[in-house]
Amino acid sequence: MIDTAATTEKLNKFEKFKAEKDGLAVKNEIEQFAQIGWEAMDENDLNHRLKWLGVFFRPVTPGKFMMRMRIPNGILTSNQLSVLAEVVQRYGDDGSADITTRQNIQLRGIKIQDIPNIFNKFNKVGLTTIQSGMDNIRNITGDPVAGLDINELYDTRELVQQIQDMLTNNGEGNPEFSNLPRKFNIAITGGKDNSVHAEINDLAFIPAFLTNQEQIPVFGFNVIVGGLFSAKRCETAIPLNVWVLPADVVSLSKVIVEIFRDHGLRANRQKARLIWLLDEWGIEKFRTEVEKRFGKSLLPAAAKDEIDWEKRDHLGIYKQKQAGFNYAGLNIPVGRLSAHDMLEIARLAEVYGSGEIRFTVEQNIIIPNIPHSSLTTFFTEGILEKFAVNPGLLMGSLVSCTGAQFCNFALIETKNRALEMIKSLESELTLSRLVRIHWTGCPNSCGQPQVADIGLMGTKVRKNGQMLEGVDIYMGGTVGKDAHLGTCVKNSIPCEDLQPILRDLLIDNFGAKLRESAIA
Ligand code: SRM
Ligand code: SF4
Repeated sequence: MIDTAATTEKLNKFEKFKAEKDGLAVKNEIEQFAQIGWEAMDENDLNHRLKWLGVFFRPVTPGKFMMRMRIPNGILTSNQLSVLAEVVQRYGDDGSADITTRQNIQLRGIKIQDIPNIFNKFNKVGLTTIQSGMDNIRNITGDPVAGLDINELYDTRELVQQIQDMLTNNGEGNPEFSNLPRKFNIAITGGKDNSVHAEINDLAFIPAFLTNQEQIPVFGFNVIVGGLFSAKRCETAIPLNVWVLPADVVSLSKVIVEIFRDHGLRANRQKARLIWLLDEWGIEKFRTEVEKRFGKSLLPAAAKDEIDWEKRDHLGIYKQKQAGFNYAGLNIPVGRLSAHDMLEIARLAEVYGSGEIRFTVEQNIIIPNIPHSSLTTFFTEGILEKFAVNPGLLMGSLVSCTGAQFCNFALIETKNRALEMIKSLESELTLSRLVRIHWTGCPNSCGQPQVADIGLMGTKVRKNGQMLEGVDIYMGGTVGKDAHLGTCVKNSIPCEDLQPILRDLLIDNFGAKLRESAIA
């Protein structure tokens, strides 16, 4: 149960409203909300508790809600994607969807009166939005090419699904985990390239072999804890000095989330993520508590993990471990999709693949299980002009958070600006390598600028007496093997002055060259 020391501390307003009424309680009230309309709803139900159902009131577009799904391991079926498309289609220009930096998808333009009906539709096809926002566990990420990759060490799909089922009570909502101190992120990586940025999660499992008494290497995971990005603090996760068998991953996750729930700091919301508890306790005390609750002794971490590749972007066509089949990685610029796009992608997956679609943390998609014999026709599909398998070296790696169009925390517009700027840069420059540019609209860092080659974080800038949209520039983020965070190298650049600065950074640091046409 929740730490009494924490509960006697002065409660902040979030802890107060959670104590007054559990977030999940609104599950039984959604029909009523649909009838009375959002204007008549209690303020905390509207602004906060609805997020326990994955429904987000958007102050920027009042009355047009955002819905955040849970897509474990980023995998869904063409039928599920078509249902999501039909949901947004009815809202015309207001309806759209965004693939997120957690291998997930968010729907936009939703009207509250339609939500009960939408939930019924989701139920029928095995989709859920439950506990995807606020003080809950976010979408659990896993290797995007799990079960396809010739070189994979572990197929993460089942474990990710099992953890989600355990934490959400099979998608129904789980009161055991509906009052955490704050959000909690979990990732499992199964390949050699750490495709999910494991190190920026509160809890992550990294492939590692431990040699047993018979000197045979046994596969399992090293466990890392406490990674986070927030406006107050950004850290990579630290080793818990624990190695577990895959069979123990679900129960270990449960124990760690329980400790966070019961002992995580609650008084100051800025300090309510797991890392702050680790600071207060120290990793040894935390490990001891994990072991106590786990009920059997935990092995120390393997000396080395198996992450020894550069991170792959999965764009292009790749042979699968299943002979004769390929997966196609398509670039979805800044993750934005219309209903028509979603229906087209669902159709591609059905006609050429096995009806499966996957999302990556770069906000792109993968269509698996395309036979060699279908590739030639696949390439003739018109939608590949919009969602290329071989996009420009900047466009393919571009990531952007939601920004001012829908997010009230945003200090700047992101997605549209990011697209425009990348198009201009690609027309000015030739590149011989990928450069990962990530935009994020405020210091909350949803667009993960600290993992990028060039990260752009929204800020306000004063220029000639005027307040303008601007960015702080981060560089040096490394992903895959030896991942580490980038740091801020330039402050307060007005967005209107940014393009030539990015051009110079690309030329000076990433080998870009000016095209003839740009020199003339
Ligand atoms: Fe985030 C809050 C969008 C990934 C750190 N994030 C928000 C809210 C919910 C704020 C709000 O209510 O408007 C944003 C919703 C805007 C909208 O309408 O879309 C929002 N976050 C996103 C998404 C959609 C960005 C994207 O375009 O992909 C991502 C959804 C992931 C998902 O499917 O669940 C998203 N957010 C992240 C990540 C990246 C990650 O998980 O790898 C981070 C940094 C990692 C981390 O959390 O440690 C992140 N978001 C935050 C924070 C800062 C957390 C903190 O401890 O302070 C906030 C603010 C908060 O929670 O109070 C936030
Ligand atoms: Fe909104 Fe800021 Fe997150 Fe972007 S980084 S989605 S602006 S909270």
